[in-house]
Amino acid sequence: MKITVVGLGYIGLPTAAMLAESGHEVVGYDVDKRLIATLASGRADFAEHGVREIAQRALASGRLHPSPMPYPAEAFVICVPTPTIDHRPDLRAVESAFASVGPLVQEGNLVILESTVPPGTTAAVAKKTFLPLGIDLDGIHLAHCPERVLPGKIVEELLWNDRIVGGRRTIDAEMARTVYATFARGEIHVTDLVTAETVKIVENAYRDVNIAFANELAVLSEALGIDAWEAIRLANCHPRVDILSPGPGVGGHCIPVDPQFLADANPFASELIQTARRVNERMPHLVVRLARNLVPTGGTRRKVALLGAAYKPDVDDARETPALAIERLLSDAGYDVVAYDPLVTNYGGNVVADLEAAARDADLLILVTDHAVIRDLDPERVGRLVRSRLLLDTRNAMDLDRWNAAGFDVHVVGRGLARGASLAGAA
Ligand code: SAJ
Repeated sequence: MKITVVGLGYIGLPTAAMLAESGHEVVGYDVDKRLIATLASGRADFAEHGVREIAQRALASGRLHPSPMPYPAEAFVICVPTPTIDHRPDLRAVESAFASVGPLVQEGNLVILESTVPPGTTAAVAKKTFLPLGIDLDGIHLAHCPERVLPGKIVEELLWNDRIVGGRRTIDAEMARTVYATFARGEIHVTDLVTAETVKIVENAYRDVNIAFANELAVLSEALGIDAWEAIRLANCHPRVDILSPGPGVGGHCIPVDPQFLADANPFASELIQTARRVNERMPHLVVRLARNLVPTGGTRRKVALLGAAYKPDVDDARETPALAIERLLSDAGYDVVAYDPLVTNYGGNVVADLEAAARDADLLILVTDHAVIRDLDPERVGRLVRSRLLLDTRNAMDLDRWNAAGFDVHVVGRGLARGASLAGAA
């Protein structure tokens, strides 16, 4: 097939590459002209290794054509971001992606939206785009096939995850199924448009609620005097319990955003979802409270070094990262804050890739992101840089024995027992 993919980000690019590798002729269109120029030179500057490789292979094959404008095709696959502004979904990128392909769409063509959207969006935007152009929706095929891959495992999950394909009509879904069947090895489930839209945000809301539960246990650990990590590990031995892990807060461009799309449908009927959001949004405040207890400002300026700025390990993505909230809260409280993250360049806060610059003379280290390079830090080396050997680990990621052996006093968020004991100065 001739396929035009609109939006060459972390989903569009590998999807375009997979389609090209499966034998389709693919035009990849993006509004970012610099990105198109880079891709046209055969390079894909993508931090995730697998994505870079598959994209470069597809570009070299000559079947993936980066383009600064969309081209007519038999199928259009739209993969553009849907952020929120003040907790409201911002659909401008989806609308303009539809508008950009609208004039090219011919009778019998297939239009697939992959972007995560509030239920009802695919049909509404399609009507708004195509009806004024004189295109009857019955004359084309319209589908929503949400991307559901995990950053860090994109290529593997694009290949092996099950796909949900929602069609305006069954025939539309079946058409879309044939496109994905050319590369997806997981099962392809066919449903209607609104159900497919809902399934995607339900998955992320479920994860948000589950993480909030783990975070609440971490907060409760102080009052209970227990180690929440141990309690969760043991509870998860039960065959029907699977609690996620506490942490400094929930970042990324999906999980903190998507539950709002559900809550928006009826704010009065979505209390659990909204409360979970608040619990997760409060975690940076808890981290900062613990940090301030460990190192009160007391007249002199204190330096805090954050270990990691990305929203999760081993990605270069810092969107909605809790590190930024932690940095801002600490700065407002009068601390000097710098984050060490060799993967993140675009952060919005004060980040450096040089460990020495970050850790030198620090009064406190806070582990925010458990990148492999951070877990593997040598505590002896770090110990020689800092002013106080004090570490607050928000993810229970560091090897306690090694850091203790190097003279570090280590506090773990959620380990109420250990922290309570040392903070209060009494067992
Ligand atoms: N986190 C915790 N505790 C956990 C798991 C995660 O605090 O036990 C935090 C992470 O540190 C991170 C945030 O949650 O800050 C989100 O990370 P994640 O790895 O759970 O998810 P994302 O945002 O990278 O990807 C999610 C995935 N959704 C689900 O797993 C249900 C992915 O499959 C989706 O495709 C993606 O959102 C998306 O695009 O919507």
